[in-house]
Amino acid sequence: MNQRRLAFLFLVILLACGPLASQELPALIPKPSKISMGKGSFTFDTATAFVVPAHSAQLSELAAMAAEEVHSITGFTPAIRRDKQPLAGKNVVVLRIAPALVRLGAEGYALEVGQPVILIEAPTAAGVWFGLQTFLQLLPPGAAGAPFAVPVLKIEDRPRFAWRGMHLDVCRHFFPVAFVKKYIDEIAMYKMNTFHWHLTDDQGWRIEIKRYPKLTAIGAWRSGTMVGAYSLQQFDSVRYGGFYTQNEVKEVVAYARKRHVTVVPEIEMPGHSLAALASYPELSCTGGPFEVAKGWGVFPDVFCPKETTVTFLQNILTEVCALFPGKYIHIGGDECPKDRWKTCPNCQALMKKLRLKNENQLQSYFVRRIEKFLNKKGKQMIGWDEILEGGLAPNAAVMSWRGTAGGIAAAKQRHKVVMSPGSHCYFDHYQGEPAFEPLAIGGYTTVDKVYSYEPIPAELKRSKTKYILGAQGNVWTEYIPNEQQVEYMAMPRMAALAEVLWSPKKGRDYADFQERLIRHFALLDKKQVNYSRSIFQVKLAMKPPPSKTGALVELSSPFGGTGIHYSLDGSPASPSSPQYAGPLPVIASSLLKFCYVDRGSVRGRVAEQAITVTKSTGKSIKLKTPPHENYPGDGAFTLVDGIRGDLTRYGKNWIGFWGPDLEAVIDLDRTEAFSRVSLDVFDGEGSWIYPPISIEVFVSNDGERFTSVKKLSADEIRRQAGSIRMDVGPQSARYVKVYAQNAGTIQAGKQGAGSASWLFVDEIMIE
Ligand code: TNX
Repeated sequence: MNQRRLAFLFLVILLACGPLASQELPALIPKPSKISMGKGSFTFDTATAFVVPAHSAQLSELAAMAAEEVHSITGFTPAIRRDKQPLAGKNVVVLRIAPALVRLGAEGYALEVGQPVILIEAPTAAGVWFGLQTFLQLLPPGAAGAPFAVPVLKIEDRPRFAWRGMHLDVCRHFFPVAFVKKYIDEIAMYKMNTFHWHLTDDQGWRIEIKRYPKLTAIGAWRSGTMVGAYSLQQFDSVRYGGFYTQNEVKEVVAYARKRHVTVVPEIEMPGHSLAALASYPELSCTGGPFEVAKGWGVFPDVFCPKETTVTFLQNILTEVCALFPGKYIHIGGDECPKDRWKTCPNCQALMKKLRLKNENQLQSYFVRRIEKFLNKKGKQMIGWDEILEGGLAPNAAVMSWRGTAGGIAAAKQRHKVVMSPGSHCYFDHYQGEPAFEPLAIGGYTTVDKVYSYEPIPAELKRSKTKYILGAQGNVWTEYIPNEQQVEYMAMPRMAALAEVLWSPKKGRDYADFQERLIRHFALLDKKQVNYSRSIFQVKLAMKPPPSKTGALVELSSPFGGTGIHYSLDGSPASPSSPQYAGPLPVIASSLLKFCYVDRGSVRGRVAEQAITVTKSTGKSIKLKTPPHENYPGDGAFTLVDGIRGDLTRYGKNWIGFWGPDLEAVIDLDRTEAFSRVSLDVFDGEGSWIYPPISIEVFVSNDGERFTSVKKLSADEIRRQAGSIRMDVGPQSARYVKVYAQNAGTIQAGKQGAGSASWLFVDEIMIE
């Protein structure tokens, strides 16, 4: 036997005897790019100390911060030794800069847990910081002062993307400095490096500007706040507000900087500027007066792009640039209605003078002026993807939120891009069954959906992928009134996104992540982070039934399949109900109840879901235009899956079209008799979702020539509010086409005026 075969045989025997790595992989998030487990462990006890090179103030500071964290996690307070020969000693955690490790890049690190020494080294201090974050996740929360073991292991790690961001809207609701710091701690724990601080909006101006004191004296306060769902149009009359002084801003920036987090401030312009206009109405087109907004949405009064406004904003940016040392300044640029500009003599004259064709070009002109100014100050401008409209400013970076198209277009033009599509990165969306969740703005973005995100769009050529800097999770706070709720919405989706952004694409596996996440929750408990437990809910998913009739329900739980119990006959779900053993066919409308049973008792909630079975349920369905990527549901199948969308919450179970009409053709598989066709439509002005203005039903026997059998007008649709029933008379046909006409460009005075309407539809029921 030659040596190679011998070695192979040896390996086979070893594998047969048990896993090579004798130890369980630690619950690290994000997962390191390379990790190998060894044997034995490092014992951490009262004598364990950090050792840093005597000359490095930076590493001493990192060690001091880490020691504090070690204390809060384990109860130990390790000493810090400044050593001339940093590798000396036993029972120590050594930090050092290792210029030789250039291969690890600007943020990578190596961590080795050995028996007498733990070594964390990196070519940069940032790398050491990230290594420390890994180290801290190796500690058992709740050691409470008793010595504990850290498993022997080796890690080499570096991030996949450079921009690993989290955003926080402090305008719709205000959060004090102490919480902003805690949020930065959470960002840092997951090795993220960017905090996008959304500081100005219609509902409040939150940053002190010395030159314009009215911005905070007036603009930081509103006389009431919207309460509950947008459709209710209810408000309280409690004065609400707050702002950060420049000293507080400096404090936050320094705090973040120490944690290798860059703060990107956002100063919104030209839209979302009502708080500024309430303070300085002369910067509007009409002169005002204005009030700081109490409700959510997009408002027609925006900055007038005249010279005085440009000067005003430049003066503000001068102060902002001095406060934020980072490279990027975010100028918003999103959702700017052009109604006022269209009728403003000033704007029209300016357009004429500059030979601009339309108001989009006027916005583009304005943004370019701001960009030039920022560039002169050595800063780079970034804005939401609307800044592409009317022509992109020469050096601008784009944050793509209305899907991925904006990001793709910008990268094609060789502009830097941060991806933040509503489909995967909006953490203000529901993360579990909407019925069980606190009221949210809408959407349905589960932890596993976030985890499935791939920031590099498939449409992009290899040569352009380098323009995708990374991605970011956004926490807009219209429906997030307090700190606990911010954490609930952000966690653990932030953890999932962090892994997408840090860890290699290859080897990403949701089941593995979830298993680590559940263990990691102990650390969040220790840190008193209010994370959502929505992943523990039994999850319900509808599947296309192979028989093409009725509904097929799949239930799943992170605790495994055998504990799920259900009932379909109206009786309560309990440990004595049937055990779920695989996809459940439902052939008649029923109320499904289900729960998870652990050692004889119900764990979590008992859920209920009405299933509606009609002649269309489970049938083949085709859409002429696919839904928008931000609201795809399960595609066309959503419309015949047996679950009707909730008319009060546009979370799960709806599909959305931004502009296009709905045209769906259902194949009933054989000629069927029926006399009614129904369709659910969502009405949500606050989110630019409008009911269709006509609905028409057609039938056919060959799938090609269709005959119209019913048409409803806008009035008839409105009268039926949500569940649209169409009596079509006795029909006998195999194919049914439902056509719902999008409401089109939104009228002036309504939410989203000037934009295309969203059309949200669900279940098509044929009876
Ligand atoms: C759109 S995202 C907005 C925000 C809202 C958010 C709610 C973006 C650039 N603009 O003003 O808060 O939707 O999800």
